[in-house]
Amino acid sequence: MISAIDRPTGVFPSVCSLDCPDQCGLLVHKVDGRIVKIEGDPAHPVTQGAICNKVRNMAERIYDLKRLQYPLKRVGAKGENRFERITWDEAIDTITSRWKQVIEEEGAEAILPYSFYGNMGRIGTEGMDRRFFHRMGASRLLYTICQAAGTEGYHYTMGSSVGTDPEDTVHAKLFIMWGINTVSTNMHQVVLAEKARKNGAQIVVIDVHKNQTGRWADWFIPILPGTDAALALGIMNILFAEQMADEAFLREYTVGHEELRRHVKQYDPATVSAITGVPAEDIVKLARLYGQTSPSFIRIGNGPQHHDNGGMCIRTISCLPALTGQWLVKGGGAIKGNGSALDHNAAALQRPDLLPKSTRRINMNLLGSALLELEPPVRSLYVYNSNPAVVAPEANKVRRGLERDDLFTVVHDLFLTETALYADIVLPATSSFENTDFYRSYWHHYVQIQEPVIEPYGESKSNVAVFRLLAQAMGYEEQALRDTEEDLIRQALSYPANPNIAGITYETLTEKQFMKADVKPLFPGKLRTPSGKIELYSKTMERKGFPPLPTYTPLCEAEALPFLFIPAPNHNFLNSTFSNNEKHVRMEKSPKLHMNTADASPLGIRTGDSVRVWNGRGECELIASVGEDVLPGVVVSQGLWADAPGSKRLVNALTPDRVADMGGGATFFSGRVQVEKASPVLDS
Ligand SMILES: Nc1nc2c(c(=O)[nH]1)N[C@H]1C(S)=C(S)[C@@H](COP(=O)(O)OP(=O)(O)OC[C@H]3O[C@@H](n4cnc5c(=O)[nH]c(N)nc54)[C@H](O)[C@@H]3O)O[C@H]1N2
Ligand SMILES: Nc1nc2c(c(=O)[nH]1)N[C@H]1C(S)=C(S)[C@@H](COP(=O)(O)OP(=O)(O)OC[C@H]3O[C@@H](n4cnc5c(=O)[nH]c(N)nc54)[C@H](O)[C@@H]3O)O[C@H]1N2
Ligand code: SF4
Ligand SMILES: [Mo]
Repeated sequence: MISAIDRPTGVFPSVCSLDCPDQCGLLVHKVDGRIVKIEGDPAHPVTQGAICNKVRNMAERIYDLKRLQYPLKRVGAKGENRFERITWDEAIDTITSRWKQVIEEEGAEAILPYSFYGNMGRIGTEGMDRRFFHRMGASRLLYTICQAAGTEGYHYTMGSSVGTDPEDTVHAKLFIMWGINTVSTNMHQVVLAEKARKNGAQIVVIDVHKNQTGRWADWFIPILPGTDAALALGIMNILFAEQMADEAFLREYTVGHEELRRHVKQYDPATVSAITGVPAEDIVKLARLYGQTSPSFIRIGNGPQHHDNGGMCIRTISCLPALTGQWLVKGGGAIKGNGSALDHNAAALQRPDLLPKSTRRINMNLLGSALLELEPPVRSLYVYNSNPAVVAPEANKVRRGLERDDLFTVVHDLFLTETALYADIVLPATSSFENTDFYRSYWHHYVQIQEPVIEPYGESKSNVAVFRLLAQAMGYEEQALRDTEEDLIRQALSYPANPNIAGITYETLTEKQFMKADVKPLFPGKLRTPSGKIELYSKTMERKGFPPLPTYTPLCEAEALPFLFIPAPNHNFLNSTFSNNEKHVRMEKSPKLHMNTADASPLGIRTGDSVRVWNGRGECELIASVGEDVLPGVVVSQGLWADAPGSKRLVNALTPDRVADMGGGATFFSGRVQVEKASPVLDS
């Protein structure tokens, strides 16, 4: 068959590469070699033809005139945006000559790769790149910016990242969207919930902000940030006290239910109400609704886990379905993430055996400190699939680190991002539609393949292609660094240890485009916890110095400022992706700060006013939106806006780089700020 790339006109199946749980199947329409339209694949069982606005408008980004076409070298000061075109040969030679020198003088650990999932394709994010940096013996990055705290917390309870099959949730009668902005960040969970709603299901949203998801709910429960564990414990208390717990399930499939039963008595409605700001009668009503409705399903979002106590919070919420035996009910249970269900052969793909010796690990949430304070110092930074100048906490620290004259920085991206402005060498990246890769969702159960639909834009190259070139120029001769895309995919999918993906191979994927993994229900069965059961009481946690039972711990109180600041993602961007594309910026309008009237009035702040938001780390200027959408004492912004010169919209200038209680996780939502009306600009 002629490949898609050789057919200038037609409709081609594809995958959305963005870091979004829905991982949609797409149909890409091409005319004369150019993408003219992108729509959802109607044949994909989860996508069912529907996709978000962001990706319907993706062609605007693919052909944005600002897209990088060739390698650049910096000719001005760092951050000044003065670059000159160079050839790939010069770029690769400059990078590898410098790296050879750094390695000789200070060792390979002076080189730090920094990446995330700007493109979820596995061979480009955790394939050839990892092999290359392992072979080099570079410092290793800890991938903690997204969901590390909650993942560790969930694992203590459930043993791995596996929950309900989202397709089964059409059977649920109760949905609790807990700290997740589902309407914006997981739209197909909304589609499934809407189907269930037609059969009488109710939708409860627990959030600190009545955003589009809160407005969609049947019952919106506003909660004070970082207090969700207390609410979950309050629900447990009532479930036990009012005999709504499923005793047979608890005996058969859990450990520690007797200890838990005694422990949660302290979380009575009045106590929990004082902590969470949720009225006591609502706590009782919610517990009864949860205890008496089956199937009930909890979708656990990133909101509660981007806090100082995020790990314990997710650990606690994830105990709830066990109390009512919901794991045995089709459509019941919870999803925090389903990543482990689709595990591929990570060792074969990443080849940690290429590491010459164990090397230091650097938490990506501490990038600023790593660049400014770490000994021995980081001398070179290689950034791909990520835009740390905008997405990482303590942005001003990150910026000062990137400004270091003695830091040799390379950025590989589709655009001259805020991070790229500080690079010595900038490399142009292909979009996912120009690459081969395989994809597996962290929410639904499908594995998918992408084969190139269009030619590389300008001289751009994929991550895999660039690392092959770098390996060659470094003189690394291992076959693993020369493997083709097809080789990498075959090696990753060959994984007898995970029978769920048996039968999913390079051949079958290229034939079928997407395939559902054969994921068995969790019960009856053994979990990957030490006891094989749901661990309501965890000896592992006890050994590590955590309370062994689910527990509420308050946020860090070191910051004596009046407002908790929640800078969450928005609807039309994906993290900082699209924040530099005009169409998406137009759809999103302006960066707002949501405040309660009771807080805004004494400060003389009204909707539409420009407000200055600041703390000891930095400042921002946002547009006030005053009302009742957030509780007093809480301010919320949405979106990681591009940091145009003088715009002061970089919310991460305000966020702390403290790490969460577990997993070295991020604490984006636990920072405090002061707010005031910005002084109007006077015409001169
Ligand atoms: N449109 C869009 N979609 C996206 C993204 C995007 O940027 N834009 N990002 C993608 C990525 S990488 C991820 S990880 C996911 C994240 O998507 P979600 O899991 O939805 O996580 P967030 O959007 O970070 O936060 C979810 C909600 O938590 C609330 N929240 C904050 N703190 C608390 C708290 O203490 N308690 C409670 N109950 N709620 C709280 C916020 O108000 C927000 O509504 O979405 C993915 N999808
Ligand atoms: N304040 C605040 N900060 C946050 C969050 C929050 O909720 N609030 N959310 C956090 C979360 S959950 C996450 S996951 C992180 C995400 O942070 P990042 O992973 O940095 O996500 P993006 O900002 O989307 O940047 C991805 C970059 O990768 C580039 N890219 C895309 N495809 C490719 C490719 O194939 N090759 C190369 N080389 N580059 C490519 C894109 O052009 C883009 O510039 O942000 C975190 N930051
Ligand atoms: S961003 Fe999410 S919802 Fe939008 S097309 Fe991609 S996977 Fe689907
Ligand atoms: Mo994320």
